[in-house]
Amino acid sequence: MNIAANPVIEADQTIYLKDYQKPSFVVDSVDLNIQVYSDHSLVSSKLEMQRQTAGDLVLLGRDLELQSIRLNGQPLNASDYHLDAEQLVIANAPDQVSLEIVVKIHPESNTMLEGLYQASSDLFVTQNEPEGFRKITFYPDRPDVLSVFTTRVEADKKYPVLLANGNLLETGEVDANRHYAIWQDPTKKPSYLFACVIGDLAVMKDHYVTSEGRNVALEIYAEEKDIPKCKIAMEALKHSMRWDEEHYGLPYDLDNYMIVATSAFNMGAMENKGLNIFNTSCVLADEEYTTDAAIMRVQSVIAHEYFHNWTGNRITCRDWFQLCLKEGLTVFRDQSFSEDLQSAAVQRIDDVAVLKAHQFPEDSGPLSHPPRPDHFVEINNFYTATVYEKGAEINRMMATLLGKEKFRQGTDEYFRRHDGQAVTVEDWVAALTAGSGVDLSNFLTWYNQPGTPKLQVKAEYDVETQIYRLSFKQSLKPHAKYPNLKAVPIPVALALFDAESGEQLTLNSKALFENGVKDGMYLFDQDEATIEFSGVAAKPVVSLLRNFSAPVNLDFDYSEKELAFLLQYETNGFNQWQATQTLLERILLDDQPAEIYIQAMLNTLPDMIEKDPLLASRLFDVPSEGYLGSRIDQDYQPAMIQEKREALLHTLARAFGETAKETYLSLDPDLQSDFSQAMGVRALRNIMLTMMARQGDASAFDLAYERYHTGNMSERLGALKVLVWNDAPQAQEALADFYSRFEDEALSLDQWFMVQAAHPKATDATIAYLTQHPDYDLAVPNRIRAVSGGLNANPVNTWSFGVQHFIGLAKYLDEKNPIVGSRLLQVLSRWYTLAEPQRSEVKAQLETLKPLVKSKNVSETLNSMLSV
Ligand code: B3K
Ligand code: ZN
Repeated sequence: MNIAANPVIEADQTIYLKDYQKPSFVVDSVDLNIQVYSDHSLVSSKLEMQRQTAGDLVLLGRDLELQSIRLNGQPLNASDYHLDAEQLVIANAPDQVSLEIVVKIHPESNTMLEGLYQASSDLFVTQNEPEGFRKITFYPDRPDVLSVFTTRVEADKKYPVLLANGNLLETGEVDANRHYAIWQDPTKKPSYLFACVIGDLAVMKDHYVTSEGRNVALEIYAEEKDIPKCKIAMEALKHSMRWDEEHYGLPYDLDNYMIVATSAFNMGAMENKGLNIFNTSCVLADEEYTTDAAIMRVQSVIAHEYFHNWTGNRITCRDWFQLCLKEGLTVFRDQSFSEDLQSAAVQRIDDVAVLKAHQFPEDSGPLSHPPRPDHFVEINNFYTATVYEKGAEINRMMATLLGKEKFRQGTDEYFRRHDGQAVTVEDWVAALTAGSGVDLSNFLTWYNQPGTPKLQVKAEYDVETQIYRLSFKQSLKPHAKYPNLKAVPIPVALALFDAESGEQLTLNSKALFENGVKDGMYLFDQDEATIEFSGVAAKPVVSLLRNFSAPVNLDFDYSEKELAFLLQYETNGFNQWQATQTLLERILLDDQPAEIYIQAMLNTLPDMIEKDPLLASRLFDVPSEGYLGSRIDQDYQPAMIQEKREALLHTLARAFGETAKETYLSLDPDLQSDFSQAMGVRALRNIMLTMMARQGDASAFDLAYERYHTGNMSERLGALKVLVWNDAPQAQEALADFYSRFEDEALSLDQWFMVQAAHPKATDATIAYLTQHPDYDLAVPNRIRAVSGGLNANPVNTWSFGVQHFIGLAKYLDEKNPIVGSRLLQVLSRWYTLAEPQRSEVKAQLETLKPLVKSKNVSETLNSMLSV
């Protein structure tokens, strides 16, 4: 029987952190020879291995056709080893082993986009994290086996570009049609960081001189027509290299750094040593084709992958349970980089919005897990918002507590101790502790338990004694698999304001890190505690969790007046935004009246639009229907949320009245001091156009149509949404125009699909039209995500015809591309919160999938989803 036939009913395939064992052999060096042909590829390898501990020699391999195997020069027979679908095991191997293996693989028909695969007619690339290398050859494919790789790549000359990690040693001809290149990477690395590329690509070249004086050749490979769109990425790369030297003292260590763009990629990008492979969506950027938000994303992903060179590559993970060691830290580093690129407050707003929209729901539902899980079935299912974003928050909390200088001492110690090693979360926290001199060991609790803590705070003011008291209490929802939940250390950044004048008060409290300052920090690390502030002349307004100093759900009984006050007087931009969001949640989820919110917006926004258009654009944020739905744990009715949210948006638009048009006409991105404020102005213009359309002002459509034709992509797309989503008379013409302009620009065309899928009145016929369109392609994850993401912008649709859409995709992709299939199925993970009868209907539909799935990816996700 094929053991992978139906994991749902198969024996438990769970892997546990507690079972970790060192590999029995290390690999001193590996020589690869990869020969690519049109209908197969041959991979020959030579591994020099040494025994480290007792035990079998285990090589992992999947979907490989073994051609030959020799051990210390002697051919092995089938009886000399055990071979199954997952591994090749040699018992009683000698202590010193030289293995020569030849396998045949099929990159040309590899639809999983994992291992070596053909990404287009002109391009073969690899994706090996976490377990793709075992689909290229037999190898101890685990992150704690580090080796020196020498790679020969051979292919037809119609693929002039032959790349692998490290330095190019040699190139040459095999015959009239074929050529080869030999690369060697001097740095020891785990197999998940191996990469090679075979293709017909153009290149943009530049160089960078490191703080150590190393002249690094920088190359970005893409299709010829896309080369001009690589400028922003190239600048971001140089900027990241400088930033890492300045902020962490980390220079680059090789003589070249290459980035290759492909449109067939399961995620954003991959940090392979010296040879990053990127989804085109995370490297190509140009105002003509790309929105401002996408440009920001390109810069942050370029930085993220570059920063992995130290946090991930030079120091890697001991095992995949430690994934958040490299991801959480690298996300924290890329967020800090982006804070320096645009406004720090707005970057924090955007990052927290993502955390709350994705990580909080994940952590409150059936897929909840600790940032460092202690078990999994399929590690690909754990590249989650919890591992990445909550992981980043844990690092941010420690960095905030330590302050810049001590945090740097801590990170210096980490790089000093562990360079060249594969380590654990404990090693990281221990190094930070040793370097900074501050004991951070209780932060390990954050890594080890699931759930978003609830932070309840109560305030009390005593006029007589002029004492202001804050009482704190923390709690976590019980979790079946993690019964021993403990209190976590919660840094609470806070400020007090005079309720009359709006002045920020000096804080007198011994409980704070520093007494007699205005910006206070209290570390709450018990189940309950109370702190006091003395000399407070009148009842103040408190601002808690400034800059979102900890990833918790704050429960504080603010009056609406106090929230409006904070919007007006708080000097922390993030908490101004948070005040609007709290007000809106009360209106939309607790049926509070909207007057105070509207009035506060009218009082504050016009002025702020002048002074800080970027922040102003975020203060217009209204939580999405999806986010609001995620705050409801039972009897969720998507249509009701939609109705309330629409009503609020109409009220807001009416309240702004003529101001919307005046503001629209007065704003000019060309008059802004820098790119980020210009970005704010473009966002505001789109918001004003949307408001005008809501007011029923027909001139909105004429202005939108004009902007559609004259603006860059941010404006063009903003205008297109106004036209299409309001069924304006010009809508179809604009859509047709967009199509013909961008027919050959896959990323822009994705937007064309997304806008239509996200139409507020989209039906299953709309989705059928899009998924049957000749440009829809199930082999291209970006296109699937464009339509699915658009559909999911309207939860009313997600939870009606969308259920079949997502189940259908999971079913189809289960064998073809299970990583993406599993991810898409997760959209339905909160099915159990729906009101009846919808809840039972969706459950029944999910149940029908159960006997059909084969992959570990989809079955693990489905099992967890149905386990509530
Ligand atoms: N480390 C990769 C993610 C690999 C995902 C595999 N399913 C990209 C990143 O986080 O930088
Ligand atoms: Zn990463």
